[in-house]
Amino acid sequence: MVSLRESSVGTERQVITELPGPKSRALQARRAHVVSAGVTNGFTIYIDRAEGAILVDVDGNHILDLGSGIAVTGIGHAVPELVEAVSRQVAAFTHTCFMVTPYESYVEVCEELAALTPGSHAKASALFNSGAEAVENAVKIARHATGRPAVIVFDHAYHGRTNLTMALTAKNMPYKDGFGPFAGEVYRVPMSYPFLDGLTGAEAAQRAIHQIELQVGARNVAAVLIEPIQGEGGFIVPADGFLPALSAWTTQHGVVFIADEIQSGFGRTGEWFAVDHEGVIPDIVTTAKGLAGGMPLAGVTGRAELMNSVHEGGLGGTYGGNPVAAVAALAALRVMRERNLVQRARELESILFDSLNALARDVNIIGDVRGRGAMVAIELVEPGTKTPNAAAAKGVVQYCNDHGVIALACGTYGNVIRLLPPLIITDEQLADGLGVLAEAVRSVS
Ligand code: PLZ
Repeated sequence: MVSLRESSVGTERQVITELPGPKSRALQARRAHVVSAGVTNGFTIYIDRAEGAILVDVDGNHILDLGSGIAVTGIGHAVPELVEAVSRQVAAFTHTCFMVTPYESYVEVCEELAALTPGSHAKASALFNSGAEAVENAVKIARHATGRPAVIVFDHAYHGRTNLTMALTAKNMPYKDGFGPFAGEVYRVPMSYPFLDGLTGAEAAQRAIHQIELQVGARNVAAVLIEPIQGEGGFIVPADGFLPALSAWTTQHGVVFIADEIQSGFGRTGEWFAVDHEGVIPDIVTTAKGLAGGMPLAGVTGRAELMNSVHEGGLGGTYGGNPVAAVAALAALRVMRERNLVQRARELESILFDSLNALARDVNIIGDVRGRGAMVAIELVEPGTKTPNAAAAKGVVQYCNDHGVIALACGTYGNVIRLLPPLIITDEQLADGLGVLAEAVRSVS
């Protein structure tokens, strides 16, 4: 039995130095000598330990985490069940390589993925290390299964930073600039962005489909790849009907519909998967982040006939489905079920919307409040317009930073503040964080 450390973190935000504190500043100076300048930090506070929704930095500040390490630690930090499962596994064995000698936890994670992802059809999965790797493999499989080259992606999309996924990602700065040439046969079409385009889901889908048919041709398309709620692109929730219409078109034309649920999956939106809100059944689902509660693990889960169309040995990688990450996933899923965290995401949704809608009525720089579950954002605009206000978003993040709250910006125009609290956050903690956010927005209004 592994002994767990005593809790000394508590549940409250508590800032005892200026932020970043002296020890964090010293570490930041040290990193400048050895860490690539290409890797940046949103907040330059160095973390010593964490529990629940609280991060403790090296200066002893207790920081409220409304970002969950970008939608990863939905079950919270240092959850005893996960700590214990991981510790036991580390002591048993850390690696064999599933392609060399297999182990049960990999199979069990694939059983979980088959059961949880939408649709009752036969499914198979392959496991990888990162979201980008999952997306790359989903595209490989779709091309292999269809024998077609083209991949359709959307404006504002984010799918990763590897060579293929850079091509799939929309935004140039900072993800792509100067890193080309990029992979070919990737075609971008307009997204449904109700706040900016005012179109119904059916209209926006027709616009996208029309462009695919005119510029690519259905018979050349291997896959339509979409985030059901776009994450990095600005928490864009497509208008109702957009995803079902796209999905129907792919079925009609033998195109593989890939839902990238890497940010939106595992209860984050108040359903296990964001496509569940509209009853859409993707042919392939990519997962990562929330899957393993902080350990690096990603999955590609799809119709068995697609996944098994690949020749033997065609998929893999040294670390994919690492046993420590796999048992973490099994523990994280148990915690999600036992604590009813999918339902909790819905409760968080109503708290978030009540508070942010009230704030939006009070100030003139919030153009839109949107999202689902515990994936909710405000889009900041120039007063009374829809013109993006990135300076305000920067100011809000800075204010939150100074006051010990992690809130992240996103969006093609850098003007969206997104909230991704751990699903185990308490009502009191969330109220505290939303209070700081409201002060932050007022301070830049
Ligand atoms: N698909 C939908 O959200 C990762 C990226 C942070 P990796 N999002 C956070 C950054 O700036 O690098 C993401 C995602 C969606 C794919 C990915 C890629 O997942 O695990 O970061 O490779």
